[in-house]
Amino acid sequence: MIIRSLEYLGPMATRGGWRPPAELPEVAFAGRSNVGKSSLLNRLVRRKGFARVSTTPGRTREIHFFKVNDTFVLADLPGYGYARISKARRAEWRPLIEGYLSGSPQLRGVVQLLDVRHDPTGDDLVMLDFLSDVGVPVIVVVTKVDKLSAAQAAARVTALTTQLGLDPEQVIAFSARTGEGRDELAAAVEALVRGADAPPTP
Ligand SMILES: Nc1nc2c(ncn2[C@@H]2O[C@H](COP(=O)(O)OP(=O)(O)O)[C@@H](O)[C@H]2O)c(=O)[nH]1
Ligand SMILES: [Mg+2]
Repeated sequence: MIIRSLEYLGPMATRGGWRPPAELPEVAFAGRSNVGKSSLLNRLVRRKGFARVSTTPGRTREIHFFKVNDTFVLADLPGYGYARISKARRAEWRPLIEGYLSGSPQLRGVVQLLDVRHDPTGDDLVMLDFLSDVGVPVIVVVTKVDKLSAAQAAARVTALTTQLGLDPEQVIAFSARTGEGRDELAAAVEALVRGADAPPTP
């Protein structure tokens, strides 16, 4: 995937609030806070500071939309489950994220991030359950694999795949530090945008 253009479209702040017109296919990125989502997005689009808007204080609880190459829209979902905020506050992501996911027929897939070093949290499992209810294709990216040895990381990826009942084809090992998995992720996102049944473009 070569990024020819990238345009920030704006934020969705509340369930049923503003969102971009549903003209283009969308792919959303989800994960708990600190899982490495901003770093992954910066790597994916090869633009340092691309995700800056999503880290501006006060804007981290919105969904941020970016138009890529005039062909698809990337939705950066708010990070959830930050340990140091209250339980009520932690649950705020649910109506917005669930409203977006269930109310976006142009959504072609969701990239769900999990940290290689941790078992999925309760919030991760809620999210994965919800995605399977919605029936949208899911790619699981296992982040920060550089934090472990190659053998340990591979074992963790296998364990997570088994634990979550995923198809190994759905799971990508990724490091924003080394760039491992970047091209595989880009290809997977392109495949989602095309739709699983569409023939690959040459
Ligand atoms: N070693 C390593 N650290 C990472 C990687 N990705 C993110 N981090 C670090 O993890 C922390 C959270 O990353 P960030 O991208 O802001 O996570 P976000 O909250 O999900 O957007 C930061 O300190 C990053 O430098 C990675 O692939 N490898
Ligand atoms: Mg972030």
